[in-house]
Amino acid sequence: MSLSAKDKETVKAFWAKVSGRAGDIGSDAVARMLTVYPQTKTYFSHWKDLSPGSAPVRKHGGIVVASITDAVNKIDDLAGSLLTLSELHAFTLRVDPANFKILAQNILVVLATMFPVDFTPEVHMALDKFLGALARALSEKYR
Ligand code: HNI
Repeated sequence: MSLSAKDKETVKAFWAKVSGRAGDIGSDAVARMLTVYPQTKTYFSHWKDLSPGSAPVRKHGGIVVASITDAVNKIDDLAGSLLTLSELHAFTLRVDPANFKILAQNILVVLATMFPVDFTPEVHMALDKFLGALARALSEKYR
């Protein structure tokens, strides 16, 4: 499902409103992913503390959401802009790409709970498409 011009505008407008909370969004999304889908913990076994709110969870959450902000800014060329990250996840980190959809799902839940008024069905749909496209772009180098 590709994003229409309207979807892109919806994503950009919503992201402009919420990106000031990037640290909290990322930290909560990563914490939920590790809790609800404990199989994802295997990739982070080198962290000292994988519990919600721990230093590595907060730090990594911030990093992930900052790179999503980058992707929003390059929404017209997601595959190109995420190529290096795709390579890193495919060949160095060896993350199963099914996990990108799992994290996307957790990000949606966090955004819905943190921003219940702004998270309209229209925003939900545009973000779902965008995070799907982001997951596809991150999976590019696995082929
Ligand atoms: Ni991911 C590191 C972005 C999903 C496992 N990841 C990063 C970094 C960025 C990043 C940026 C830091 C790169 C660097 O150091 O140069 N990751 C993203 C994005 C998504 C994503 C944008 C999807 C939205 N990563 C996932 C998923 C997993 C994952 C779903 C596993 C379940 N990522 C990792 C691991 C690292 C990582 C593992 C290294 C972390 C560390 O601290 O060692």
